[in-house]
Amino acid sequence: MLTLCGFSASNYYNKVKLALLEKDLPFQEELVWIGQCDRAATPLGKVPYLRTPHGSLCESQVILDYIEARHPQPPLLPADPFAAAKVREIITFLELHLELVARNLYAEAFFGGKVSDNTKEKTGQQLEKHIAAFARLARFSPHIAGEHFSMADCAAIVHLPLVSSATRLIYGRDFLADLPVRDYLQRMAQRPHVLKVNADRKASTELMLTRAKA
Ligand SMILES: N[C@@H](CCC(=O)N[C@@H](CS)C(=O)NCC(=O)O)C(=O)O
Repeated sequence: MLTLCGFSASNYYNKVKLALLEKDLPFQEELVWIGQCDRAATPLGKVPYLRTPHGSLCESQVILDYIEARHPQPPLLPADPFAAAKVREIITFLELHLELVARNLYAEAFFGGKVSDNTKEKTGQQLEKHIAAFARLARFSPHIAGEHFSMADCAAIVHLPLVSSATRLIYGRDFLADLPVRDYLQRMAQRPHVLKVNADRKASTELMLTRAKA
């Protein structure tokens, strides 16, 4: 049995959860907040991590690649190596160049903290550049990497809304507004597993904010 550890407000947790659900794999969820992580399983104390019969794994992409190798059906990567690399390319752009950069804004955008003007300026410039580059790779036709639902959708569905909200809250403008992101997310939200992940995310986010106030 697989055990997914973390909490449903986390985008990286939800990326893995969506992949497990889409593959129809049996798994259980173990609620672990930041600060409560098993450091042997996740040395940086980040979620998610996955307990498997062979040991534990951290880093969401490592986990997705493991799941894909072990349970190839239904596929979340094309069989063709080049097409598979194009899917991974989109994931890398989303995470390294969009989400990780936008993360500099989260303290103020979502958690009542403060981000310096300097950070806002630098982050804004980087995001403009990176989003323009991402726009050349993303397909949205109808899925993020093209015809088929893939692990890139598991990433895009959870990361893109955060980039939109964080930029809207900090700069007063959604930096993704010129891309067909809203339509894409609405289309993806017709998938039952996406609906479940979103519903769990809302409940977990309320719990997380209540805990933060307590
Ligand atoms: N590269 C990691 C990122 C995971 C990540 O940043 N998770 C956040 C929650 S969304 C976290 O655990 N943050 C706590 C920390 O960085 O200390 C992955 O793909 O799993």
